[in-house]
Amino acid sequence: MSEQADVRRAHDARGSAAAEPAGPGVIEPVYVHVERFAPGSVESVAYLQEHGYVVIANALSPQEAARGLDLAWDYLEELGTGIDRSDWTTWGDDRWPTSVHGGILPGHGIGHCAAQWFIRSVPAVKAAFAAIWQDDDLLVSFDGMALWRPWALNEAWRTNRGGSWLHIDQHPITRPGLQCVQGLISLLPTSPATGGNVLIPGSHRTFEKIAEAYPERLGRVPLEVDHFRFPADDPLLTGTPPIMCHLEAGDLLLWDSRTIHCSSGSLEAPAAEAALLRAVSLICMMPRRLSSPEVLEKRRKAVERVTSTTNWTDRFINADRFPQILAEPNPERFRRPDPPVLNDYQRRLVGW
Ligand SMILES: O=C(O)CCC(=O)C(=O)O
Repeated sequence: MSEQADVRRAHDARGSAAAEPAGPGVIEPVYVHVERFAPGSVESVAYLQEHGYVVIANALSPQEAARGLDLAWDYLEELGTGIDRSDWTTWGDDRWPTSVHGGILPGHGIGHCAAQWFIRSVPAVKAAFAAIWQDDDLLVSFDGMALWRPWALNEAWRTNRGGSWLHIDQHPITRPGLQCVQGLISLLPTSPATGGNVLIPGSHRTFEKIAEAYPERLGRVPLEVDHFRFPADDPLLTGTPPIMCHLEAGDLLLWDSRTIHCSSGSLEAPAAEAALLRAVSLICMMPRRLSSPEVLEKRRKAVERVTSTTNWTDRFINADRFPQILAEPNPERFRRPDPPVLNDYQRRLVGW
């Protein structure tokens, strides 16, 4: 059965059509329950290779996911801006850390907060990546998190809707072939009402055609930038609908960086409850052998300096230099976490 038929079948079975359209021309995702695989299983790697994504079941146990969420709230409260997890009226933009597209919090020390180090140190997470790379000497990204506030309580908290920022995170000319597998661990169960990650199954196989299909658009992307954004109403993307995979708390969603993806807010109206709608830890692991001594040195310094990065571990990209963070008039108002005290397992993941 084709990817498209699979998706349609799942969509029809769930009947989870959008409560309202994403916007003129914006591609509508469908919510699907796909097969979930054991961390490190041969089957998970085969599925990833074929479909460009895979869901790993319970990389974190439900208890570990709950602990991760608790620690994420500690990070928010310890920023010192007055956020209180038990009072949603304190979750406003005046106190919340700077976010980028899709409600991602990339900077202000989040890449080294206790939540991120706790989550990335759970052994099943590394096992999932090690099976893909056939190598367990891996480095971890110092990525951020996406923590979505309940927009039913404040419409301004609604994140980008539908397939409005579909992109790939790999330059089609300078980074040919499989180079990176990105991931996120969901700390909460998802539903059409929460929204979540969106991706186009099998689209990693169209990567080689991007340079030919979008010469002008790609020409505007510097060769060292691993990001290509598709037009929101791109007619070339209407063939296979994007999917939003159901995730249980603790599931790890992995996708090839060539797979077209983004995130979308709620497909159905959520309840007006004072709780996060979505909480995910962004995570990526790549083999140490791909990183130069200079990159390893910068990564070790990033721990002392509490510097967050993007998904890449073979290149050092400081996420505190994202334009949205640089535009923050007073970054010092966010108290960064103290440098983490790492154990041997974690130090190896850095590059010691
Ligand atoms: O939050 C998401 O699911 C989208 C993440 C994403 O687009 C990225 O990390 O490149």
